[in-house]
Amino acid sequence: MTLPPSITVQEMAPGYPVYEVHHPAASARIAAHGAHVMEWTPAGEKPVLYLSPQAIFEKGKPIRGGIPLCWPWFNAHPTDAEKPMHGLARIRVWTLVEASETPDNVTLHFQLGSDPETLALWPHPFQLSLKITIGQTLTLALTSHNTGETPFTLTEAIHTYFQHGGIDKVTVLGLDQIDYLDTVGPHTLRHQNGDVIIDREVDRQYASTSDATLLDPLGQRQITISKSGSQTTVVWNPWIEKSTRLADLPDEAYLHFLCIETANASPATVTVPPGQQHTITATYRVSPLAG
Ligand code: TA6
Repeated sequence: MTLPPSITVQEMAPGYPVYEVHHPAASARIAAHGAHVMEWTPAGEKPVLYLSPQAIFEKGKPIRGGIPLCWPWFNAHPTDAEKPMHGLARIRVWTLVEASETPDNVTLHFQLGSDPETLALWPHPFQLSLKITIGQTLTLALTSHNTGETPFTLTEAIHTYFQHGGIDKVTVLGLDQIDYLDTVGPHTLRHQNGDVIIDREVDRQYASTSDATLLDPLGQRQITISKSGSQTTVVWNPWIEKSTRLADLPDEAYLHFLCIETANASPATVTVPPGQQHTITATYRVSPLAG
């Protein structure tokens, strides 16, 4: 397949291609492994995504940071703890099937199909498609196509790591008065009053279908997260103890990122009948904060 002028590809390691986008509207890097958007920087902006300097780039291992795709289950497998955390999509090499560009943006279309290895992990034939549109905004559209004979039920997340100017000053708008499942310690249903602040380990599944905004006063910007096909917004920061426990994350990393994830996480699940498909989308837009 011929790549448009704004896209080049480098092998980060044998069989580990990374696509680099250098377009007037934005730059980005996407690994074929996990169809993983690792970097996105709109023209005139600072990088938007956090990518761990200790990230591991090996087949079968998830990349820490950027936008991991959690599919066809979110978090641990519901019945088999031996199966990979957050499913199989982020640890498989996807295929770039189409790439194009306009004066405003670049679009890359990756696909992942079921095979004996995936069927051993999850007994359903599927075709996964990720369309990434990169420009002054970033859009990911993840489509699950049921190519089998029976319905399948999944949970999923576009698990985005946003970098910012300081965890003690960021707030998340758009979740006020929303119920959430607090999964730090015993899972507890709680209710959000006001904006979300991060002053401890936060790992919450908000029952929200609406947009959210990350206010980053020290970074002097805000990031709006618009979504469709998603019943859950997950907010996660590992805080101090978990940051030190994660080998692919610097100890102080918790100070510099916040995950705001566009998801369908239990109790919200998605059932796709045979032959049908379901799409979840997330769009990110950066704008300056009034000084
Ligand atoms: O973002 C929610 C979450 O499920 C957290 O519980 C934490 O485990 C995070 O995902 C990262 O998971 P990972 O498998 O990438 O370390």
